[in-house]
Amino acid sequence: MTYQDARPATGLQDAILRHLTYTIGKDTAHATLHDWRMALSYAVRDKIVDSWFVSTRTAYEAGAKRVYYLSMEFLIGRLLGDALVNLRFDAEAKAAVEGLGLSFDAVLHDEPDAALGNGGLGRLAACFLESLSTLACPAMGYGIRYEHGLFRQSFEDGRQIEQPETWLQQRHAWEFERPEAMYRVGFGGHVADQDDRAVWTPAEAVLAEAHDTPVVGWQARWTNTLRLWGARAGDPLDLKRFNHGDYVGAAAAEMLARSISRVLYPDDTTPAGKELRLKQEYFFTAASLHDILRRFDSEHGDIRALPDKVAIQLNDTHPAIAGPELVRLLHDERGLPFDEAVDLARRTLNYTNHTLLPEALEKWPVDLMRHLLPRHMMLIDRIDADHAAHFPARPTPIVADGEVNMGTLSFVMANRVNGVSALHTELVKQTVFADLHALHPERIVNQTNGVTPRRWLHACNPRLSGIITGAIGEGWVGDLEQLSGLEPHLDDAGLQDAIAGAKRANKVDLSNWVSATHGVSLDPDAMFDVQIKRIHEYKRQHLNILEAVALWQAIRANPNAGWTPRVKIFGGKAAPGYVFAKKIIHLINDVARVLNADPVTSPFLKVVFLPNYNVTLAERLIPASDLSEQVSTAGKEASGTGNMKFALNGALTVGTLDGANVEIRDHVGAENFFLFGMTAPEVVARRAVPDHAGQAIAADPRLAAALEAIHQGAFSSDDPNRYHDITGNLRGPDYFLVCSDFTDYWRAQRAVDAAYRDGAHWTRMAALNTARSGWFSSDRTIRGYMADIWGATSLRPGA
Ligand code: 7GP
Repeated sequence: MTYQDARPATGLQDAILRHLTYTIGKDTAHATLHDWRMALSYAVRDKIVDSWFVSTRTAYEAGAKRVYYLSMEFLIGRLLGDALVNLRFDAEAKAAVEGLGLSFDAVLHDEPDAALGNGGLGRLAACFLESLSTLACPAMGYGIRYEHGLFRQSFEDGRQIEQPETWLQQRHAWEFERPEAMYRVGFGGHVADQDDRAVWTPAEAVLAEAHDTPVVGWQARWTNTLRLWGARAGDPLDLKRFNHGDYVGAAAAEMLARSISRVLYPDDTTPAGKELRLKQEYFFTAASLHDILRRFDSEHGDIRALPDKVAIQLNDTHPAIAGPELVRLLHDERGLPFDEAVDLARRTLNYTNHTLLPEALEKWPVDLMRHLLPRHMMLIDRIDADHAAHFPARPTPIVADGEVNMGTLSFVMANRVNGVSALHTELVKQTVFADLHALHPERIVNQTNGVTPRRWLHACNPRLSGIITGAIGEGWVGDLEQLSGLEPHLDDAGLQDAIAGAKRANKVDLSNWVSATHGVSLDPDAMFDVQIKRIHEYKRQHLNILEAVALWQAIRANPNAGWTPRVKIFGGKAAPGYVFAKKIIHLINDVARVLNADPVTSPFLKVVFLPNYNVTLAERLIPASDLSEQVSTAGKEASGTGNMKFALNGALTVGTLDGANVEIRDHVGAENFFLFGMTAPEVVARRAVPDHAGQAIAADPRLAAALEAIHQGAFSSDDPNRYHDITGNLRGPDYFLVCSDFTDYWRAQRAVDAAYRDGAHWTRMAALNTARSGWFSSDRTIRGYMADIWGATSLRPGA
C-alpha cells in the first residue's frame, strides 16, 4: 500500500490547531503569523512523514541501489508551497487557513527563503532532489547546514551592500535533528606506519551532526531525504577553564568547530582560496561517506558489492576529496588492497562539471593539503603515480606546480564524468579534459540540465498551469513531455486569449508588487524584458545595459518613431569580492535613475534592478516575463537553467548559441527564438583579432555613443569618472566580447520589438515555447543519470 492510498480524510484545521497548541504552545488569541505558519508547516510535515516511512521501508526491503548526491550547495528556497502542491493539498490548505481568518498568501510568504547556494549549481541540486523523489529513485542529498546562507543584498546609492542572511533565526519547520547520526571528522596531525598499515592521528576533530529534511515528490509518490551536516566541537566545553572563570576561552573549541558550518562561501565560479573552505569540503564529504558506508554495512555483507549498491554523484569538484577519502576508508580502515580500494571507489563515484571558467577550477596548494589532510595527500600522490604508470605516453598529473588539481582528481577517480548541456560536454572533451578524454574516451557523457515543472510552472504560475490542464488534462505535471499535446489546440482563439490573459494578469501582479515594495510604477502593457542570474562579466549584464543606453539615446533623438514600450528588469548578486561585477550593478542602478526620470523616454523604456534576487523572486518574475535575456559569451555558460524556466513559462529568448540555449532553440524552433552573436568557435577566433573592440566600436556609431555617454558621466554626474574602468575594459581587452556582439544584439532586439507589436503572433510564439519545452524537465535529466551513470531503478513501476 502506498501513502496515496492510505491518505486519511483531512482534518487540516484540527491538525493546525493541535500543533499550535501542543507543539508551539500558543493559543489562537496570542498566535503570531509565524506561529500559524509553523503550525501549518508541522501539520503538512506530518503528512510527508507518512510517505517518508513508506519510501524508506520500500527501499530497504527491495535492497535497492542507493544514489547519493554530494553537493556544497542546495538552493532550495521556500518549502511549504512546494510541499502543499506535491501533496495535492494546496486547495485544502488555502481553505483551512482562510477559514481560520488568515491570509494564505501572508502565511506562505512568512517562510524564509533557504538560500544554501549561490546560483545554478545549487538550484540544480534542489530540482534534482525533487525529481529523484518524483521518480521514486531511492536517493539522499548530502550537504552543509549553513547557519548563514547567501548574503542579503540591498542597494545604497546604487551600490550593492551585503548583509548576513539569517534564515535559521526562526525555527526551521522542516528538519529533524538526528543526534544519533554523528561522526568525528579529523584534521591535521600525522600519519604513522603500524604493521604496514597507515594510521592517521588527526590533531583536531569536529563532530558532524545530521539534520534531515524530507523531500516529497509529485503526488507524494515517494519521499527522499536531504541530510545536512552541522559542525560541533568534539568536546564542547573546557570545564577546567570554565571553572577558572575563563568563559570565553572555555567555549573556544566550540566556536572554532562551529565556524565550519557557519557561512556559505558567496562565490559563484571562483574558488575561495581559504583553508576554511577546504575544511568545509572535507567535513561534509567525510561525514557523508561514513554515513553511506554505515548504511551499506547495515544492509549488505560484502564491501566488494559497493559499486552495485551505491552510486555517488559529486556536484562539481567541491566534494572531490571523496576519492582519496573512500580509498582511505577501504584500504586503511578495512584493509582492502590499495588497487582494489581504488577500483571500488572509482566504480562508485561520478563527477559533474559545471563550468569551464579557468578561475573556477579548484586547485589546492599541496602544502595546505598536507597540513590539513596528510593521509589524503599521500593517497593522492599514490593515485597520481598509479595513473601515470598506466598511461606513461600522455601525462595528466593530478599534482603539478605545487597544487592539487581537483578536476583531474575527480576525473581520475570517477566512473562517469558529465557536462550539463550538449555544447558544454563537447567543450569539456575538447578543452579542460582533452588529454584525459583521449585516455578514457568512454568516461565523459552528457546530461543536459532540467528544472522541476512542479515548482517552475505548476506552483509558480497557477494561471498558465490551470489553462494547460484545462486543455490537455493534468498528466503534464508529472510527465512534462505531454505539453506537446497543447500544440494542436493553439489555433483555438479561445486558448490563445486565455494564455495572453494569464500573462497579462501575472504582469499586473508583478507591477503591483514592484510599485508597493519599490515605489516604481510599471506599465503591464510594456514588454517585460528580464535578466536574472548571478552578476558576472561572462553573463554580460553590461551588454544589456549598454543596449538600454543606446536605445535611450535613439528614443531621445526620435521620440515619435513608434517605439515598443519596454521595461528592463534586472536581478542578481555579485560576489562581494568581485569589484567589476559590483561596478556593473552600480552602473545599472545609475542608468535606471536617469532613464526613469526622463519624461521623453520613460513611457518607452524603464530600467529596474530588483534587490536581493532569490528563488522566491524568481518565482514571481518568471511567470510575468515576456523576454528572457540569455546573452553570455558563447562557450562560457555551461548550461543555464533559468533559460529553461522562462521558455516553459512562455517567455521568448534573446540569446547566444551558448549552453542549453542551443538545445532550447532546437526544441522551440529557430523562428520562436531571437538568436544573435558569435558562436563558440567564432568567439575564439575573434579574440585573436588585434583591437577587436576598437574595430567594433568604430563600425557602430550607436555603440560608440553609448560608451561615450557612460564614460563622460551621463549617469554619474556626482562622479563622472566612476565607470572608466568599465569603459576602459570594453574599449580595450574586452575579453567577453561585449563590443563585438553589440551590433548583432541591437539588431536582434529591434526584431524583438517588431515581433512584440504583433500581439497575436507573439502569444503564439510564446505558447509554442511552452508547448515545446517538455524535454527540459529535471525528470528527464534524472532518468538520464539513472540509466547512463548510476544504474539505478525506480521503485515505482511506470514512474
Ligand atoms: C552553473 C553554471 O554556470 C550554469 O551554466 C549551469 O546551468 C549550472 O551551474 C548548473 O549546471 N555553475 C555554478 O553555479 C557554479 O558555481 C562553479 O559553478 C563550479
